[in-house]
Amino acid sequence: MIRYLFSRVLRHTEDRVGFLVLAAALTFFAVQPAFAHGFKVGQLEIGHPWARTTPAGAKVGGGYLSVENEGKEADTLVSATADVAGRVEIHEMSVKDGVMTMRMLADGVVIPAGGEVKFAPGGYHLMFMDLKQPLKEGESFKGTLTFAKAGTVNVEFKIEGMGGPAGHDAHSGHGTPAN
Ligand SMILES: [Cu+2]
Repeated sequence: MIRYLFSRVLRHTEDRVGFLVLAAALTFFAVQPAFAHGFKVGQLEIGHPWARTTPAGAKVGGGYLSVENEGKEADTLVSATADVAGRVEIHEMSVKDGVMTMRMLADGVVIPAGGEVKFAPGGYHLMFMDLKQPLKEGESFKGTLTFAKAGTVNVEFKIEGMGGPAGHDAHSGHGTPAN
């Protein structure tokens, strides 16, 4: 699309409409936090794994993604790893009686047959523990997700600064304030 627009603009350098279309397209792409990216393992589609930026010295960070199960059997996300973390836990954040709580899901998260589960700020998330380095916006890191049936898939987490709730401060319950 971009290439088409450039060639259009080059051919019609006096064409103000062409410039306006190009400007609009560039603006559109510029405001996207990151291009969506995805991974596939078996019948599972992993959508846009990302992690929130962390302040210097933070020892924990949050990771998010979606998992769509196109299969006829349920599967379970049982564990994960990340290059930047000593270990990764699967957590659920929820609000009970107005209080934000977080718990570790030792049995993982079930992805129902034909369903989709979103790991997002305020709900299910991956918790990167013992961070080896701050997570900086625009960078990315490698990790794995392991499912009970589909097995292990290599993924890449993009680090983004936006999109998380202030409630993520509840991670101070892990001993170190997160972002
Ligand atoms: Cu957590």
